[in-house]
Amino acid sequence: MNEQLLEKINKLKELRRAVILAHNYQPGEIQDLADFCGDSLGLSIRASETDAEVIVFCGVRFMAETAAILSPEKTVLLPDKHAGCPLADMITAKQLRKLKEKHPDAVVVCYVNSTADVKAESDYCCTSANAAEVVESIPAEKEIIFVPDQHLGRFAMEKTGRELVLWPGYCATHVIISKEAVEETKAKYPDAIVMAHPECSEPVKEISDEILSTGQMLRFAGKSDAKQFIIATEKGIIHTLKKQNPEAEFIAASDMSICPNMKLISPAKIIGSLEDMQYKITVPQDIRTRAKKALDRMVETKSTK
Ligand code: CIZ
Repeated sequence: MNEQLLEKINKLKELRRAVILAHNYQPGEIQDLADFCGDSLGLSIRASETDAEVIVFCGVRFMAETAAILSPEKTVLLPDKHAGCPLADMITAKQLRKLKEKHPDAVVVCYVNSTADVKAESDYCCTSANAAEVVESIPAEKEIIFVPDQHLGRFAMEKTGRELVLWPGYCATHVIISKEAVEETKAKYPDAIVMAHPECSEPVKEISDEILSTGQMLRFAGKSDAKQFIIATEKGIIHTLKKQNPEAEFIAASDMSICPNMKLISPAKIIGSLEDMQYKITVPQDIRTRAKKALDRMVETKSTK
């Protein structure tokens, strides 16, 4: 990383009383300069606990929205206004309201990878780590709508034995990882443990050893005695896995699992963001209050990791 850029970022950070958050899928140089790295919800919770006045969220829009929901008194900046999440955008609040009309008694669980508007229409939020726990906490006789990721929804169905009404959303960066690619990689590294994200397709999950969120992958690798791991999620996480476990080898299950939106963030854009205080991400008060309720209900069910 260019020393001059880093110095500039540090000066601006001090001037603005800012904290820089980087998601586990960010480019390595962004993860290295950030104050905190992690999953979307964990980062927003950590930022809300700091006395920073400004949060620079190096991630995608729904993540910055989550930070704004949890820290309404802070200014939340997204360094690139085009850094969106196609999965989150696969369902709108209007579409969810229509689905609720068809299932008037259903409880709605939304993955944290959703817009603030969709969270506001939901009863519970969940992460990729606790989807099954959240589903399990809902009384057995209740019908459940799960949005927007069908693959995480199916994973929760399998773990709980509950039927869910699924929305057909998916993450292109995860479904591009094919069963064949995992099998080929496994043939080259037969002793490696395959860790797959729940957003992967069912055939990939079926042949994986562990199905884990990004935070769970980092913890699992840290505790494991294994020396080789095949990673079926966005490749950015391999940077941190290697940094935290220098003696182990981490191999991407597919070279194509790169999220183009996550890679829009650069050191120069962080500087622009802090200089011009852009792009501000705000959530209208009524939406924020309702979305926060869905997040709070999730936290009440148990852990967020
Ligand atoms: O919510 C997150 O941070 C994502 C996108 C994945 C994960 O498993 O942490």
